[in-house]
Amino acid sequence: MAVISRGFGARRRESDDRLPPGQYLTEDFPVLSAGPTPRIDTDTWEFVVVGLDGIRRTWSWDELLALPVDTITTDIHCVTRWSKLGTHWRGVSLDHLLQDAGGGDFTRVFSYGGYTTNVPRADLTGGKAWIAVEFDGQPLAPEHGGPARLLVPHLYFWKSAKWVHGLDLLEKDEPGFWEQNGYNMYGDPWKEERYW
Ligand SMILES: Nc1nc2c(c(=O)[nH]1)N[C@H]1C(S)=C(S)[C@@H](COP(=O)(O)O)O[C@H]1N2
Ligand SMILES: [Mo]
Repeated sequence: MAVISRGFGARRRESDDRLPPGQYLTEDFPVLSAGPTPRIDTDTWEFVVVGLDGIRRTWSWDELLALPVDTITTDIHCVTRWSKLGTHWRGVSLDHLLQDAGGGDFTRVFSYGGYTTNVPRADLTGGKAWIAVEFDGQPLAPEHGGPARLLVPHLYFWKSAKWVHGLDLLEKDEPGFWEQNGYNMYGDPWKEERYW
């Protein structure tokens, strides 16, 4: 990466290297929701994986938390140009939820409340994505997607579906809510894949 001279002794800060092009740093945690915040009780919450064969695999809240829960520190990047560095989460890797799910290279993630987003399966597996249940040492707040949201930090944050309910495995990539409204099908912040 070319670094233009910033004067004698000037030094690139580490935060500059972690900020994708066109993004600015924020310290607070903005709330961006396309609709009202649904209230979901963990007694009735479930996570559903629907295979290509139509078979549904479901996890209750207790079953989810019986799986290994990872501690995650990661940077997040919203397409509206804010980035937040070093955020702390706890969540269950999608690897555990997709390992016995059969074929399908693409997914349509769906949320309580109707939100959807498409994410390639390879971007949900290999330790790259979680069902997050805690932020900053606290249960995930409802406005940030509690009780559970998808966390896919290497893609723009609209892929990290709040109030996540499950996913359908698909043979081909199909646009979700924002993707049908002009957002990019993939959403790599380092390539500025914001819109079509
Ligand atoms: N269910 C649902 N998930 C969603 C959204 C939404 O409107 N509904 N907005 C997305 C967008 S555009 C962003 S930037 C992040 C915002 O998450 P936050 O409100 O916790 O900052 O959630 C994403 N997940
Ligand atoms: Mo966003």
